[in-house]
Amino acid sequence: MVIKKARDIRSSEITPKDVYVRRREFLQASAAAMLAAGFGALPGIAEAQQPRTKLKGPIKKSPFSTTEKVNLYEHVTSYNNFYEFGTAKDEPKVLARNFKTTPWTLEVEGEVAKPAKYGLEDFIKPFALEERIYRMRCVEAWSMVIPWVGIPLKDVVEKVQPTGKAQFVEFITLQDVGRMPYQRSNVLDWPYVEGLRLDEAKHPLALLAVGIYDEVLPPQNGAPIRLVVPWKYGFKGGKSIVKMRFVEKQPRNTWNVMAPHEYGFYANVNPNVDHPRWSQARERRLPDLLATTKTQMFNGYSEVASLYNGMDLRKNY
Ligand SMILES: Nc1nc2c(c(=O)[nH]1)N[C@H]1C(S)=C(S)[C@@H](COP(=O)(O)O)O[C@H]1N2
Ligand SMILES: [Mo]
Repeated sequence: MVIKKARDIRSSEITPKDVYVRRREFLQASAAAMLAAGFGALPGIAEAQQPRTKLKGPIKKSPFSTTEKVNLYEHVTSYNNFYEFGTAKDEPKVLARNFKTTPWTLEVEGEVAKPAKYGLEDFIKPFALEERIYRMRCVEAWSMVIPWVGIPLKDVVEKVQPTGKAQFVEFITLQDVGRMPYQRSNVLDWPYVEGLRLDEAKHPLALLAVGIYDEVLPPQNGAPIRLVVPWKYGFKGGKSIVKMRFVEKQPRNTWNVMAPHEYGFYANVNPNVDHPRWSQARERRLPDLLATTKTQMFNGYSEVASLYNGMDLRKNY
């Protein structure tokens, strides 16, 4: 069956054309499976799914969680931006399906008292897992409500003890063309990098996520560990992080390098500053078809406003 065949292709053999063909094959196979099942059990799709794993250990609820309606697991895991696995929203879920995340090493380096290399388990162990249900707003003017599980970035920063020179944190994500098929293309400058000012990184809302819906983070959402900064546009949330570097100068960030007049370093959600090619005043709350939801300053997280006192947010977009 077509899905089996696609799975047998080694990722190192995949070219962007293969990716396109596989995607088409997958969609055809899914459609065939839906017909065969009379739109019932969908055996073909079930087989194609990544196994789902419950997270271990207690997960604290958080007062930072929104009470808005949470998006369905299917929305959150099938409408993704993760260009390492394709530029269409439905590609990452298919192309990242067998993404191997064990073993995973996370390195903390630069201006810190305790630079270190950790295995992911050891990195997370000292911290309590929390559920944080956040509104998430993509710069492309769609939004979702996602129940993340993770550790406060602030706790990590405190533990590694930045030196007096540290002003920013740079997040460097995985570069491995054998495991990330679209890194063969030059749609972005790889690896995907992002950054925060140190005081932003120490804000209680910033999260390093390792899960969603009490389950291990699926590959398409940034497994095994990704940044979540709910008052900023989604592109600030680098997926599949391998390195955190504490630095003196403002680091580069991938989308700013790609199109500097369209994507800034700060990228705070701001309904008053439009993207050069579209309005940011409203957003499409998935699965809505129209952008009928009003976008709020800082995505509604007004408690971060004092981080930007005295700054011109039109200039620092
Ligand atoms: N490594 C990497 N991280 C990334 C991206 C990417 O292409 N590569 N896309 C970003 C964008 S534009 C968005 S909106 C969010 C989407 O996260 P989600 O798919 O979990 O909703 O991931 C961000 N992190
Ligand atoms: Mo985005």
